[in-house]
Amino acid sequence: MIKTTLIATAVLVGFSLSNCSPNEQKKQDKPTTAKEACSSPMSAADSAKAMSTQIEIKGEVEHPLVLTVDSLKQMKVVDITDLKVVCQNGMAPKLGKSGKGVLLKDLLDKAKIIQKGHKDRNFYIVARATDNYMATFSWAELFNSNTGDSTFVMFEENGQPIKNTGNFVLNCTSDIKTGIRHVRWLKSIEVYRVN
Ligand SMILES: Nc1nc2c(c(=O)[nH]1)N[C@H]1C(S)=C(S)[C@@H](COP(=O)(O)O)O[C@H]1N2
Ligand SMILES: [Mo]
Repeated sequence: MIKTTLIATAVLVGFSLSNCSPNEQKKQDKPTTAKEACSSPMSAADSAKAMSTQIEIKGEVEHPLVLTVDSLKQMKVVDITDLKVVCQNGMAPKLGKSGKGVLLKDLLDKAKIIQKGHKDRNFYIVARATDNYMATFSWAELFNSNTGDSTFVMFEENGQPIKNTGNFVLNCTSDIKTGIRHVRWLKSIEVYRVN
Protein backbone atom coordinates (compact mmCIF):
# COMPACT_ATOMS: atom_id res chain seq x y z
CA MET A 1 0.00 0.00 0.00
CA ILE A 2 2.75 2.42 1.06
CA LYS A 3 4.74 1.31 -1.98
CA THR A 4 1.82 2.07 -4.31
CA THR A 5 1.36 5.52 -2.76
CA LEU A 6 5.07 6.24 -3.16
CA ILE A 7 5.01 5.24 -6.81
CA ALA A 8 1.88 7.30 -7.44
CA THR A 9 3.48 10.33 -5.74
CA ALA A 10 6.66 9.92 -7.75
CA VAL A 11 4.69 9.74 -10.97
CA LEU A 12 2.66 12.83 -10.07
CA VAL A 13 5.75 14.85 -9.10
CA GLY A 14 7.50 13.74 -12.27
CA PHE A 15 4.54 14.79 -14.37
CA SER A 16 4.21 18.22 -12.84
CA LEU A 17 7.93 18.92 -13.24
CA SER A 18 7.98 17.83 -16.82
CA ASN A 19 7.46 20.47 -19.51
CA CYS A 20 6.11 17.86 -21.84
CA SER A 21 2.85 17.17 -20.09
CA PRO A 22 0.15 17.63 -22.72
CA ASN A 23 -1.81 20.06 -20.55
CA GLU A 24 1.20 22.25 -19.96
CA GLN A 25 2.01 22.28 -23.66
CA LYS A 26 -1.51 23.27 -24.55
CA LYS A 27 -1.39 26.14 -22.09
CA GLN A 28 1.84 27.46 -23.60
CA ASP A 29 0.66 27.23 -27.21
CA LYS A 30 -2.71 28.69 -26.53
CA PRO A 31 -2.86 32.34 -27.51
CA THR A 32 -4.00 34.74 -24.80
CA THR A 33 -7.12 35.62 -26.75
CA ALA A 34 -8.35 34.60 -30.18
CA LYS A 35 -8.47 38.26 -31.15
CA GLU A 36 -4.81 38.82 -30.30
CA ALA A 37 -3.76 35.80 -32.34
CA CYS A 38 -5.88 36.52 -35.38
CA SER A 39 -5.75 40.21 -36.02
CA SER A 40 -2.59 41.93 -37.11
CA PRO A 41 -1.02 42.86 -33.78
CA MET A 42 0.20 46.41 -34.23
CA SER A 43 -0.73 49.61 -32.47
CA ALA A 44 -1.69 52.60 -34.62
CA ALA A 45 1.66 54.22 -33.82
CA ASP A 46 3.68 51.14 -34.78
CA SER A 47 1.56 50.73 -37.87
CA ALA A 48 2.39 54.28 -38.95
CA LYS A 49 6.10 53.52 -38.49
CA ALA A 50 5.73 50.32 -40.48
CA MET A 51 4.05 52.07 -43.40
CA SER A 52 5.12 50.68 -46.73
CA THR A 53 4.28 53.02 -49.57
CA GLN A 54 6.07 50.93 -52.17
CA ILE A 55 6.80 47.30 -52.88
CA GLU A 56 10.04 45.85 -54.15
CA ILE A 57 10.14 42.88 -56.50
CA LYS A 58 13.58 41.36 -56.15
CA GLY A 59 15.77 38.28 -56.08
CA GLU A 60 16.03 36.02 -59.13
CA VAL A 61 14.51 38.54 -61.53
CA GLU A 62 15.85 40.26 -64.63
CA HIS A 63 14.28 43.61 -63.76
CA PRO A 64 14.11 44.34 -60.04
CA LEU A 65 11.22 46.76 -59.53
CA VAL A 66 10.07 49.31 -57.00
CA LEU A 67 6.34 49.89 -57.42
CA THR A 68 3.89 52.40 -55.99
CA VAL A 69 0.09 52.37 -56.03
CA ASP A 70 0.24 54.47 -59.20
CA SER A 71 2.47 51.92 -60.93
CA LEU A 72 -0.02 49.18 -60.07
CA LYS A 73 -2.91 51.25 -61.38
CA GLN A 74 -1.20 51.27 -64.78
CA MET A 75 -1.27 47.49 -64.91
CA LYS A 76 -4.24 45.17 -65.39
CA VAL A 77 -6.39 45.99 -62.34
CA VAL A 78 -8.84 43.34 -61.13
CA ASP A 79 -11.95 43.87 -58.99
CA ILE A 80 -11.92 41.39 -56.16
CA THR A 81 -15.35 40.65 -54.72
CA ASP A 82 -15.02 37.35 -52.89
CA LEU A 83 -12.71 38.58 -50.19
CA LYS A 84 -12.93 37.09 -46.72
CA VAL A 85 -10.30 36.75 -44.03
CA VAL A 86 -10.40 33.50 -42.06
CA CYS A 87 -7.88 33.01 -39.28
CA GLN A 88 -6.20 29.64 -38.76
CA ASN A 89 -7.44 29.37 -35.22
CA GLY A 90 -11.08 30.01 -35.58
CA MET A 91 -11.79 33.70 -35.14
CA ALA A 92 -15.02 34.64 -36.93
CA PRO A 93 -14.24 35.34 -40.59
CA LYS A 94 -14.43 38.88 -41.84
CA LEU A 95 -16.79 38.67 -44.78
CA GLY A 96 -18.08 40.89 -47.48
CA LYS A 97 -14.91 42.73 -48.29
CA SER A 98 -14.03 43.86 -51.76
CA GLY A 99 -10.89 45.25 -53.23
CA LYS A 100 -8.83 46.22 -56.22
CA GLY A 101 -5.48 44.75 -57.07
CA VAL A 102 -3.08 43.23 -59.55
CA LEU A 103 -2.32 39.53 -59.92
CA LEU A 104 0.94 38.58 -58.23
CA LYS A 105 1.90 36.59 -61.34
CA ASP A 106 1.52 39.73 -63.50
CA LEU A 107 3.99 41.52 -61.21
CA LEU A 108 6.39 38.60 -61.52
CA ASP A 109 6.00 38.57 -65.31
CA LYS A 110 6.88 42.25 -65.35
CA ALA A 111 10.04 41.64 -63.28
CA LYS A 112 10.74 38.45 -65.30
CA ILE A 113 12.01 35.53 -63.25
CA ILE A 114 15.47 34.45 -64.45
CA GLN A 115 14.93 30.99 -65.94
CA LYS A 116 17.95 29.29 -67.41
CA GLY A 117 15.97 26.69 -69.34
CA HIS A 118 12.48 25.27 -69.47
CA LYS A 119 13.16 22.90 -66.59
CA ASP A 120 14.43 25.75 -64.40
CA ARG A 121 11.17 26.39 -62.59
CA ASN A 122 11.76 25.47 -58.97
CA PHE A 123 11.40 28.82 -57.30
CA TYR A 124 9.69 29.98 -54.14
CA ILE A 125 8.25 33.43 -53.79
CA VAL A 126 8.09 35.18 -50.42
CA ALA A 127 5.69 38.05 -49.80
CA ARG A 128 7.14 39.92 -46.82
CA ALA A 129 5.72 42.68 -44.60
CA THR A 130 7.52 45.39 -42.67
CA ASP A 131 6.83 43.48 -39.41
CA ASN A 132 8.44 40.45 -41.12
CA TYR A 133 5.15 38.58 -41.43
CA MET A 134 5.51 36.34 -44.52
CA ALA A 135 3.60 34.20 -46.97
CA THR A 136 5.22 31.74 -49.38
CA PHE A 137 4.19 30.58 -52.85
CA SER A 138 5.81 28.19 -55.28
CA TRP A 139 6.41 28.93 -58.95
CA ALA A 140 4.13 26.05 -59.98
CA GLU A 141 1.36 27.23 -57.70
CA LEU A 142 1.34 30.67 -59.31
CA PHE A 143 2.10 29.74 -62.92
CA ASN A 144 0.67 26.24 -63.26
CA SER A 145 -2.39 26.13 -61.03
CA ASN A 146 -5.58 28.11 -60.39
CA THR A 147 -3.99 29.75 -57.35
CA GLY A 148 -2.18 32.04 -59.79
CA ASP A 149 -5.52 33.54 -60.79
CA SER A 150 -6.58 34.28 -57.23
CA THR A 151 -3.42 35.73 -55.69
CA PHE A 152 -3.45 39.52 -55.65
CA VAL A 153 -1.48 42.47 -54.45
CA MET A 154 -4.29 44.80 -53.44
CA PHE A 155 -4.15 48.57 -53.07
CA GLU A 156 -7.84 49.24 -52.34
CA GLU A 157 -10.19 47.75 -49.76
CA ASN A 158 -13.95 48.39 -49.76
CA GLY A 159 -13.60 51.22 -52.24
CA GLN A 160 -10.91 53.01 -50.23
CA PRO A 161 -7.14 53.21 -50.74
CA ILE A 162 -5.35 51.03 -48.17
CA LYS A 163 -3.59 53.38 -45.81
CA ASN A 164 -3.66 52.14 -42.22
CA THR A 165 -1.70 48.96 -42.84
CA GLY A 166 0.76 50.18 -45.45
CA ASN A 167 -0.48 50.77 -48.98
CA PHE A 168 -0.57 47.14 -50.08
CA VAL A 169 -2.10 43.88 -48.89
CA LEU A 170 -1.45 40.51 -50.49
CA ASN A 171 -4.30 38.01 -50.47
CA CYS A 172 -4.95 34.58 -51.96
CA THR A 173 -8.74 34.44 -52.18
CA SER A 174 -8.88 30.69 -52.92
CA ASP A 175 -7.01 29.59 -49.79
CA ILE A 176 -8.99 27.67 -47.15
CA LYS A 177 -7.80 29.80 -44.21
CA THR A 178 -7.27 33.07 -46.03
CA GLY A 179 -5.82 34.86 -42.98
CA ILE A 180 -2.58 32.90 -43.32
CA ARG A 181 -1.54 34.37 -46.69
CA HIS A 182 -3.14 37.74 -46.06
CA VAL A 183 -0.10 39.99 -45.78
CA ARG A 184 -0.69 43.52 -44.54
CA TRP A 185 2.13 46.11 -44.61
CA LEU A 186 3.46 44.27 -47.68
CA LYS A 187 6.91 45.59 -48.60
CA SER A 188 8.55 43.02 -50.85
CA ILE A 189 8.08 40.10 -53.20
CA GLU A 190 11.23 37.99 -53.19
CA VAL A 191 12.07 35.28 -55.71
CA TYR A 192 14.43 32.48 -54.64
CA ARG A 193 15.64 29.53 -56.68
CA VAL A 194 15.59 26.17 -54.89
CA ASN A 195 19.13 24.85 -54.88
N1 LIG B 1 1.93 42.09 -41.70
C1 LIG B 1 1.08 41.26 -41.08
N2 LIG B 1 0.07 40.73 -41.76
C2 LIG B 1 -0.78 39.86 -41.15
C3 LIG B 1 -0.60 39.48 -39.79
C4 LIG B 1 0.51 40.05 -39.10
O1 LIG B 1 0.75 39.78 -37.92
N3 LIG B 1 1.31 40.95 -39.78
N4 LIG B 1 -1.48 38.58 -39.21
C5 LIG B 1 -2.18 37.65 -40.13
C6 LIG B 1 -3.23 36.86 -39.53
S1 LIG B 1 -2.74 35.61 -38.50
C7 LIG B 1 -4.56 37.05 -39.86
S2 LIG B 1 -5.78 35.99 -39.32
C8 LIG B 1 -5.00 38.18 -40.71
C9 LIG B 1 -6.03 39.03 -40.01
O2 LIG B 1 -6.57 39.89 -40.93
P1 LIG B 1 -6.86 41.40 -40.59
O3 LIG B 1 -5.57 42.14 -40.65
O4 LIG B 1 -7.83 41.82 -41.64
O5 LIG B 1 -7.42 41.47 -39.21
O6 LIG B 1 -3.92 39.02 -41.06
C10 LIG B 1 -2.73 38.36 -41.36
N5 LIG B 1 -1.79 39.34 -41.87
MO1 LIG C 1 -4.50 34.33 -38.10
